[in-house]
Amino acid sequence: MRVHEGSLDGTGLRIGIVAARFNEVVVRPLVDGAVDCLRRHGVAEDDVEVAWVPGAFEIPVVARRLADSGRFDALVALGCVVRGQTAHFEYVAGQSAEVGAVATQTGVPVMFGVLTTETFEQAVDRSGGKMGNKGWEAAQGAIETARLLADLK
Ligand code: INI
Repeated sequence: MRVHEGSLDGTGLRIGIVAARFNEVVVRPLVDGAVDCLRRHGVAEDDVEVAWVPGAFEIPVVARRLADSGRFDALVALGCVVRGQTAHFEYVAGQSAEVGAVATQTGVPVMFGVLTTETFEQAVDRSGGKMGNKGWEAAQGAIETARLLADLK
């Protein structure tokens, strides 16, 4: 039996982060967590690029541009959509999840690190609070998936 598994060695990987400025007080710690994770796993600082977009709705189009650039082994999408904040929660959250299509269409893995929560407090809990840092987790997933895909080439 052959088992394929991505390692967590980030050496030499090039990672792009697309971050939404909306709810920046939550998203910035997600970005910080992601960058910290990448650094701790051996990704060089020069191999990380961060692109800020206005809101989570704009993440997929920019992720697509970065994926098409050929500069990245994996991308990390970070944002925060709170149901209580908007009547069009479903549209914004749903559109942000289109990063999944970006990944399958381009072959560049895109981690879905967009928080979609009922309350602002739940978002804070997941951006370095009592539920951990989902940006950190998403970055780790980017390394693992990029390594797995390289192994499967
Ligand atoms: N964008 C978010 O990232 N999170 C939200 O909670 C949010 N709310 O509440 O509306 C939000 N709206 C902006 C949206 O992403 C677009 O930037 C805007 O609609 C322009 O296209």
